[in-house]
Amino acid sequence: MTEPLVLTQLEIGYRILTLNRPDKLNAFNDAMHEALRAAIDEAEADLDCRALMITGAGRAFCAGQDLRDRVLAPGETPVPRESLEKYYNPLVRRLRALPFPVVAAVNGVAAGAGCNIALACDIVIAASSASFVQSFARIGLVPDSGGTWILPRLVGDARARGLALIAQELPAEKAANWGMIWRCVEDDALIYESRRICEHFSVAPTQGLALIKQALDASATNDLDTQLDLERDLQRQANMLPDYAEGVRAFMEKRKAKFAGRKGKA
Ligand code: T3D
Repeated sequence: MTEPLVLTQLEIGYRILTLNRPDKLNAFNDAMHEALRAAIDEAEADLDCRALMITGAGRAFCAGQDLRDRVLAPGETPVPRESLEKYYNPLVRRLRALPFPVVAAVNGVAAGAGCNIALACDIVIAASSASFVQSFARIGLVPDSGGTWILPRLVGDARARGLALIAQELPAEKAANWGMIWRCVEDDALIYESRRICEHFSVAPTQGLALIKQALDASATNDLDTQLDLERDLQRQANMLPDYAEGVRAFMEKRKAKFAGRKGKA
């Protein structure tokens, strides 16, 4: 029996998805894209799922596109590839729009689209032996999967240009020091720490967190006036959620809040 290309682990309140082509450094082929899409569909459809962790099997997080599928035979004419339109762009849009936080647990090298998919997650936590590389320039490509958008926002223009144009591997610790990721932890603490974050999210006010994701994503292109209006509108929505009333009550009663999940009731 062949191993699934994406493993799903069900936990209480969250799911762990593991990219599972370890002998290929979890590089994406079409089948792994389809498997990941199906796994995310299932997570979103499960109203008990309030966070998602994405990690990689073996020594890598993900090496981006499987280049074995891009080798041209001598004399063969290159063709424009549709993989961005068909797979990578919908995946990045999906991760940003999911109504719960997504944690990338980067266990090893994250290269090419694999790097930018990790950076598209809400929280990126990396093992100290992991690294990030915008390997596109090494093979004549342009950073994709949102890399040219997110990198300058995370690390500023000078560092984004260095990463994209020089395409050197950036060790996890430096990525954390640059503010590119949330945290770098010891290798053997990665899954424990990533689980702790997911467990935190699994009892958090999930619908409010989804509104926070919306606000932060919109801030990248909004001016202050527009963003203030958006905050007002989102806050009105948050005001109407049972979690706000429960949060205030729990604060006043000096107890731990019992937040409603995505089903809307505690
Ligand atoms: O055409 C389109 O659809 C456009 C879309 C593009 C999206 C993209 O993601 S483009 C970028 C594609 N990815 C890369 O360019 C990364 C290529 N890999 C590397 O640069 C390095 O392998 C790593 C930095 C990821 C890791 O380096 P290292 O030294 O730890 O390992 P290695 O020895 O280079 O690789 C180990 C094996 O994995 C090796 O195979 P072998 O010799 O053991 O048979 C290597 O060829 C293979 N491998 C690694 N990455 C890929 C790959 N095979 C196919 N595709 C890969 N992406």
